[in-house]
Amino acid sequence: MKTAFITGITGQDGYYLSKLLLEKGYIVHGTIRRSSSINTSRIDDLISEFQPQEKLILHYSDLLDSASIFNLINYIQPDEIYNLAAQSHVSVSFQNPIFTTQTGTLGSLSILEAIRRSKKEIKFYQASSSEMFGGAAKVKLNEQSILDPKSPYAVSKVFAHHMTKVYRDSYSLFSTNGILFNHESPHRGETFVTRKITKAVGRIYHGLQKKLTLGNLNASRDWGFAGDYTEAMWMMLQQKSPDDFVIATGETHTVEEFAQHAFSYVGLDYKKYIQTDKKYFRPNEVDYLLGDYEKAQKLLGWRPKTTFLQLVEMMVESDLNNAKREEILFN
Ligand code: NAP
Ligand code: F7E
Repeated sequence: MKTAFITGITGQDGYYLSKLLLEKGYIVHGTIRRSSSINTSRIDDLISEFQPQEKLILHYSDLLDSASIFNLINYIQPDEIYNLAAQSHVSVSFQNPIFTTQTGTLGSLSILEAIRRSKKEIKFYQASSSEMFGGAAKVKLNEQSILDPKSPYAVSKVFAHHMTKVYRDSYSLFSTNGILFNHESPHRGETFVTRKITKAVGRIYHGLQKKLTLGNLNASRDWGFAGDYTEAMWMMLQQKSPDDFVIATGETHTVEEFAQHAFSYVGLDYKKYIQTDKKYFRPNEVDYLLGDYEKAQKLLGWRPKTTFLQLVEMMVESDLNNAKREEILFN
């Protein structure tokens, strides 16, 4: 029976990855941050099912507390570590650059150091990001493409990405970078653009909201489904040797297209509901992202299972249900 340690288990990917590993029979340890309000809502169902069987074990920690990270790795002796924790909102990273950078850089370095000092061979997954590419040119990006980060978030991911490779090459660690393009789901944070749109569609449809205010509608993203992408994370750690992999769909769509499909799914014309405001524009925009997952397909046997339209519909359906519950509760 394998043991996995996941940082950032309360996030979107933390939910899908821990569910997958628990279903595969892993014992899963995860970090949660002490907060004045409960922050485990995404994994509450998993907690109810797997905590009593001692298959899911949660520990208070923070990536900035290197002593805690070191002690936990020493105590858990995991076979695999998935470093998903991050201040992952690009726009917020301009407002909180130091916290974002410290978490993104020192956090992964603390884990790599703990693994280097461990007597056990531990496989490491680093959550790298397509944001590292900068997205200035309309080209398909792969593992060899040049990194040109455009935000504090992206710079911190570049640091961790290189450090993961440095530890692999210097100390023969099994350390892997998954360069994941945007991936979404009904569990996506509500301030990311896809979820902001689908939540608004649900609420507008149920008469709980009149307008949706967005920023740059022309930005283009390669959007996939988080459930497909977390499976790729696991596949990377089942290989004989560590490597870096781009995970994407090979399709790109603008924010406007996403909105158009989401509204039209419930028979609404998005143009009647969307307005823009400068406050949602970024100081430095990543204009265009499109990924090439050929290497992952060839070496991992991975390919995206969920289409763009299926993703939009899955998210709208879920937010229609959420809005319906809200309507019943508050009206
Ligand atoms: P998310 O939903 O924002 O989850 C982030 C997780 O990190 C949460 O559990 C959060 O805890 C935790 N966290 C934040 N700061 C922390 C700190 N200082 N110490 C410990 N934990 C901390 O992000 P996600 O979408 O699941 O993404 C997972 C990882 O993949 C992130 O590293 C992200 O940068 C990266 N990534 C995401 C995408 C994407 O499109 N989703 C693409 C490429 C890479 P709280 O719940 O307490 O806030
Ligand atoms: O923005 C535009 C915005 O915040 C997408 C993170 O998971 O994926 C994510 O980063 C685009 C940008 O995601 C609004 O300007 C327009 O061009 O949903 P987002 P992101 O910045 O691409 C990468 C791969 C990660 O690694 C990150 O962790 O949408 N946009 N109007 C807007 N974006 C937001 N959030 N809100 C708007 O109102």
